[in-house]
Amino acid sequence: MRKVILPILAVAGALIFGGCSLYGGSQNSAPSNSAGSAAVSPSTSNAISIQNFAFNPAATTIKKGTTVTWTNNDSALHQIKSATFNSGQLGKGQSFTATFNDVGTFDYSCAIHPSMTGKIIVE
Ligand SMILES: [Cu+2]
Repeated sequence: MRKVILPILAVAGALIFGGCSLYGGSQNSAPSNSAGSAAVSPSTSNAISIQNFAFNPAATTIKKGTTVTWTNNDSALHQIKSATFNSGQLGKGQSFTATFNDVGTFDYSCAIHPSMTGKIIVE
């Protein structure tokens, strides 16, 4: 009987992992069309995905003078807001970019869903 159970477990495992790959299947194929804008700035692009009502990653460490781009991958509207910037409402697929010229830690949240929080650490 043991020999029968193992293959069944293997099939069940494959099904579970198959389901998971559906979940993570939509990798951020965000087109980086920021090329050619400012040649002076370092080419560091810091991308934050808004997905499943969360900022991913929630904490991002960046270099002073670089930009951060948030992209809303949810169907729901989100609005990134901090003491120094406000994206306005972002629909699905829309992005917002902010430049950080000061060193420090900047907390932000979603103006529509206050439980969504994140921070940018500028070094
Ligand atoms: Cu939100």
